[in-house]
Amino acid sequence: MRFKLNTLIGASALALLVSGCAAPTAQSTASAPAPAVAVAAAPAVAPASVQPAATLPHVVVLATGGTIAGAGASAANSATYAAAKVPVDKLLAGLPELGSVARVSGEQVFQIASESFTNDNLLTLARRVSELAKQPGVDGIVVTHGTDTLEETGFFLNLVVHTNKPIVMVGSMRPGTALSADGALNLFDAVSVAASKDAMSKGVLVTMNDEIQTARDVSKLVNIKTEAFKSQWGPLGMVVEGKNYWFRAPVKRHTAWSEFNIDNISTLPPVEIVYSYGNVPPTAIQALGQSGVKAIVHAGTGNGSVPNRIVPELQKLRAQGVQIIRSSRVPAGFVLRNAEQPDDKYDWVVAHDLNPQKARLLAAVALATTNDSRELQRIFWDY
Ligand code: DAS
Repeated sequence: MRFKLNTLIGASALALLVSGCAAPTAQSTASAPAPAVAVAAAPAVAPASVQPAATLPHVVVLATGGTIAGAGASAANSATYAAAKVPVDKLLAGLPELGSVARVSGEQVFQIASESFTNDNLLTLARRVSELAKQPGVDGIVVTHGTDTLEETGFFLNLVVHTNKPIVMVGSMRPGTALSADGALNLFDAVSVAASKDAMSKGVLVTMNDEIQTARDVSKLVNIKTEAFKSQWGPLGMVVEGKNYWFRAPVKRHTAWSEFNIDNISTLPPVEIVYSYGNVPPTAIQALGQSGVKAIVHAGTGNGSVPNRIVPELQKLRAQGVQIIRSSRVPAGFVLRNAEQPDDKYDWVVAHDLNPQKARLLAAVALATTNDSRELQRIFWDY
């Protein structure tokens, strides 16, 4: 693993040399031409803008695994690699530039690929984030995470962690061992944003590909490019060389503004998703109904449409007290109440613009406090 890390550092040093930013090594000055003009002597005292480390904000990096901790057999392997291999101390050691933006400490919460996350993983992580956010000596928190379910974990933290401090989710689409790996800059950006006062009270954020997204809106919409995360409502801003450029702020309830609190959640009720398509049979819905689900999120076609042969199956479950939430398999737009489906008549809830996987989490958190469908609908408008 150290060899891989050396490659990583080697690659970043090479990049610096090529860009002309690094101080030339002995052999390179021997061949370098004499400068045409005298170079001003280096200032005797560090410029006022360089803060000594002790005064820099303290950011805690909670590592959970994923590609950002991945390793491939060669630098040419940008898509073939093992996720969740590099421990947090090596991730941080490979990025000494972090010391220019924050005092960073790291914790290894999990070491897993995020497609394998469970509700228990979400609860454990949220509890640790909440504990750290309460500590006066912690100014911001970064969570390194696999990209597959990063949007789900980020949305869950957005709903249940009561803090105004920056919480920033970050992942990568290529392992750190690959050519043009994206993880190092994504992580630098995440720590830089988490150390920023102007990132406070904006909810849980996601820094990927130079953009600052809100965990509520963003989704992994491309499964093999570094520009993978997008939101139909756009990013909140960009982070460039450690500076944040904001263009909008969230309007939906989140974090300290949320009525939900991880400190009061011991478990998440079972809420599952059924995916709709032409010819879909009622099998999955019937099986879930028998499994004791508290709610079903229906990932409908178009504006959350439900096939006529499936409506009676959902009505049966609603009559047994199971909440029915209409979402859509279409990634953009939002589901309109009482449009093609009489939600008032069926006593169903619409997920608004939340995709099925986020609707599942909001329903689970909400059902820990209420089973009233009108209250559920209010919650889907507010979050
Ligand atoms: N398997 C993916 C995950 O852990 C790898 C990644 O893209 O991070 O989410």
